[in-house]
Amino acid sequence: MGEGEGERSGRIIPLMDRLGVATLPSFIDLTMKTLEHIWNEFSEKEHFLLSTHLLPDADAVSSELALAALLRWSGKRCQIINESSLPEVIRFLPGIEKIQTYEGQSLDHFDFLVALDCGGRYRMGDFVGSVSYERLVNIDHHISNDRFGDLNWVEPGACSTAEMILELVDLVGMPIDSDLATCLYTGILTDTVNFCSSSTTPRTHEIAARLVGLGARPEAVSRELYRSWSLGKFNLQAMVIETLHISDGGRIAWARLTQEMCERSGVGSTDALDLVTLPISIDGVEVGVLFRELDGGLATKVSFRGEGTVDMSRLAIDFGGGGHPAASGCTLQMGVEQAVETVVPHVIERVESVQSPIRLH
Ligand SMILES: [Mn+2]
Repeated sequence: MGEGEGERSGRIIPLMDRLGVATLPSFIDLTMKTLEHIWNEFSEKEHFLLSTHLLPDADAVSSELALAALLRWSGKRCQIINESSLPEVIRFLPGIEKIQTYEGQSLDHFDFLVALDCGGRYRMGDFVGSVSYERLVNIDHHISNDRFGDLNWVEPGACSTAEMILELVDLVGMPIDSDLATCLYTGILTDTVNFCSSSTTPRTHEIAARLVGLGARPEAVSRELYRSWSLGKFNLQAMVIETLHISDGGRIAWARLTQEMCERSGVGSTDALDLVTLPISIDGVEVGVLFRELDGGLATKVSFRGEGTVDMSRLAIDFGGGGHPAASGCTLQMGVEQAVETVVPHVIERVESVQSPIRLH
């Protein structure tokens, strides 16, 4: 059966009958039971709240929009509420205007709260404490996920949460239109760092090809994401580069991003998210760290990016955070300077205890 022929029903159609492409064996073969179980539970209830982590990225928001589309198509009522506001560069995602930011408004009672792309319950922010719900569902691909849900579907083998939601869409048999294809494609594109991460497999490219065939437009998505920066953000990048430090051996680079810089450039902290990749972009650097000032200088968000020598999720866990082997983060309740003094020596020790990776040149 081709795309666009799905029936509107709660009945589960076997996944392999739904896929329009030849697929390689995937994580999903192992988790069909989890998936069917979750969908069967969803089928019996009506009212859903979807949310994601603080300072959401494109995968987080794309997954919310895609799951909301699936639930609404299945006749459910569904709201999306996040504690953080949305980054400007993903405002093009179809349906994003339906996402609400929590500002203390009174909330309904929900049958399900679904946390997407969230490694821990606290990652959704304090507003979760104000939500009344029957069950909490945890759908995520972070290896450090602490299984905080009443139902947990955690796939560290998935390149993105968007890829997981696509599996659910296929399981249920919803046809994929160009809006949904655009959301899923954007989540996969960004979480694989433009198909460059170690989580990128032949299957990732097969899925992307399928989504492009269904109406996702790579050139338009990349223009929105990467060539639509405000001048303020460009200036902010220059300020961050000025703070760059490189360790003696050249294997670790770190930089600072303060609230004063955000104010001077007129860029909100959510929009500064992708500057975390700056330190790792330097040749020879194996671990890049960005220290981002939060809460008026009382806390610091530390973002780690790696080239595979050292497991970034381990580094973040050492400081109470989490993430993936190549990208992770933690939040420290201290100012930026103290955070640098605390974290950098630890990273140097970790990196210098292992050999440099073999290079292609
Ligand atoms: Mn993700």
